[in-house]
Amino acid sequence: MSYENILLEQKEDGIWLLTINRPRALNALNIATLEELAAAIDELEQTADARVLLVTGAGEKAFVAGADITEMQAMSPLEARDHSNRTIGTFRRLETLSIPVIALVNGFCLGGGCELAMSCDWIIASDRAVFGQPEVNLGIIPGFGGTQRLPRLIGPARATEMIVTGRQVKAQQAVDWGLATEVCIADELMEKGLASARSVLGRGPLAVRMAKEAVVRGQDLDLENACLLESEVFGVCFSTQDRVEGVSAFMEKRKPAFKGT
Ligand code: CO8
Repeated sequence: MSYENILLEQKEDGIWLLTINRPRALNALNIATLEELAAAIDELEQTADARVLLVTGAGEKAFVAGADITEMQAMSPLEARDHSNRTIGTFRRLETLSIPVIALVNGFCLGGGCELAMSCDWIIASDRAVFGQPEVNLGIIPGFGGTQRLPRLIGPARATEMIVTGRQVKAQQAVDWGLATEVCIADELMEKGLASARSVLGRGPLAVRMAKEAVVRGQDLDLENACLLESEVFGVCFSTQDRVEGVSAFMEKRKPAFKGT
C-alpha cells in the first residue's frame, strides 16, 4: 500500500520502520496521517515477517509536534470528541499490536506526539528530544490518551505538573523519570533502535508476543487478576514448539532455533 504522510518499510529481516513523514509541519498528526497510521497497523497485522516495529519522525527537528492545530480550529465539540475517540482507538491498536513497538524520538515530542510515543512499548530518545503535553497553552487538554498514559509511566504528581503547566522535559530527565529507557546522540538513534530491535529477534517469537500481551493487558487489571492472566499466558507458552526447542537447547548447551510455532 502507498501512503502520503507516512513511510512504512522493512529495514531488515523482521524489523519494520514506520516514519511519520510531514517534516515541514514538524510531523504534526493531521487526520489524513492518522488514517494512514491506522491502515499501516492493519498492514503490519497481516505482515507475517514483522517481528519488531520502530516508529519515528522524519527530519531532524521533531518526532511529532502534536495533533495538527490548524485542523482543530473548525472542529465542533462533537467532532473533537469523535476525533479524540477514534485516535485513542488507533493508538490502543498500536499499543496492543502483537509485536514490540519502539519509539525513536528525535526532537519535539509534544502533545499528540508524546501520546503516540507513549503508546509504543518503549521509547529511545536522542539527546535532542523534548517531551511535553503543552495543550493547556491552547486552552485544551491532551486528547489522545496523555492524561492516562503519562501518570501511569511517570507517576501522577510529575504527570499532572507537566500537563497543567505545559512544562517540557529533555531526554535525560525523561529517562530519569521512566518515560524513555535510554538516551543517545542523535546520529546514533536509528542504530540504537535497530540494536534494540535485533535483541528481540533471537528470542522465541511466540514468547515475545505472549510476554507483551501479559504486560500490556495486565496494566489494566488489579494485581490478583493480572497475575492470573500471567499464569494463563504462561500456560499457553507450554503448548508451543518454541518452548520445547528453548528448553532442549539450554539442556544441550546450544543456541535455540525458534520457529515461532
Ligand atoms: N500542528 C500544525 N502545525 C504545526 C504544529 C502542530 N502541532 N507544530 C508545528 N507546526 C508547523 C508550524 O505551524 C510551522 O509551519 P509553517 O512553517 O507553515 O509556519 C512549522 O510546523 C514549523 O514550526 P515552527 O516554525 O513553529 O518551528 P519552531 O522551531 O519555531 O517551534 C515548536 C517548534 C515549539 C514545536 C512549535 O512549532 C510549537 O509550539 N508547535 C505546537 C506544539 C503543540 O502545541 N503541540 C500540541 C498540539 S495539540 C495536541 O497535540 C492535542 C492532541 C489531542 C487532540 C485531540 C483533537 C480533537
